Amino acid sequence: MVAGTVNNLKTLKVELTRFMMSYKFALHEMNTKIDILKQEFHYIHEYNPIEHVNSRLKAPESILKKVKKKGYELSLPAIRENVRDIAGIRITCSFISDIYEISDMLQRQKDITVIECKDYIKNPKPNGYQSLHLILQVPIFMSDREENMYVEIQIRTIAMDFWASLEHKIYYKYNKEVPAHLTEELKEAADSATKLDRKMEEIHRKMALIKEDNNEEKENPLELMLLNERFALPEDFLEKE
Ligand code: 0O2
Repeated sequence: MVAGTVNNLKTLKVELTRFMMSYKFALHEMNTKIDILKQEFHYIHEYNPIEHVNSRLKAPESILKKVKKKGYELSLPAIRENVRDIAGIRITCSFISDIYEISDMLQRQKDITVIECKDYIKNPKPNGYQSLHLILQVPIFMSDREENMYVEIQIRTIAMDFWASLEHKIYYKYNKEVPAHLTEELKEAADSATKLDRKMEEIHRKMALIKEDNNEEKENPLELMLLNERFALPEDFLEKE
């Protein structure tokens, strides 16, 4: 191998590493934001709206596959601009209302730019797929520069996630040509998942009302629970308010 080619390869490797590293930092930034929201939500609403958070960096082979499929220019700046799901986060929530609440909380953050919002819950895909997809831009700060990175966030309930993972397996098992009877059954399963999500939300709301009534009776107004510790509120402080 000639020295020039080796040097070119080395340069390419450094460039690719820097490229992927920026997405890793963007994931880190977004995951911290999500974790803060999760903890804050827990204190305000006394339950955890987020069941799981999974993040992934798209593998370079998958990035190239997408570039070819979509006919994008094969250069790092073009890939950075066109392939907006290199950094991806999937948030699985307990209830449909949590999805919108988490989405709104993220969208309201000053340093986040909302590029696109696809609501496959209000408008499910014909196969039954449901999820809320956001393409956001988040700044990352490095030693010599600041970059705005695209991150794709998919937010869905446990039932929607269960359906999507099974559909994904079936889709690839049949090499993207799912037999008609399975397509129909999947659609039926998606409808059942929607019914289940609505029912669970209804039960959750009823439970919250009962809890509120009980708390009103039991709660000591001079006490505050913070980080699992009980604090007494000074009476002077209350009088001033
Ligand atoms: P992976 O490996 O999950 O990343 P795009 O190709 O992203 O530019 P599109 O199709 O308009 O264009 O994007 P959309 O609708 O936002 O969907 C992107 C991602 O949503 C997919 O990523 C899947 O993760 C998920 N998704 C969308 N439709 C379906 C579906 O019918 N079934 C399942 N199981 N998942 C779906 P990738 O890139 O396909 O794969």
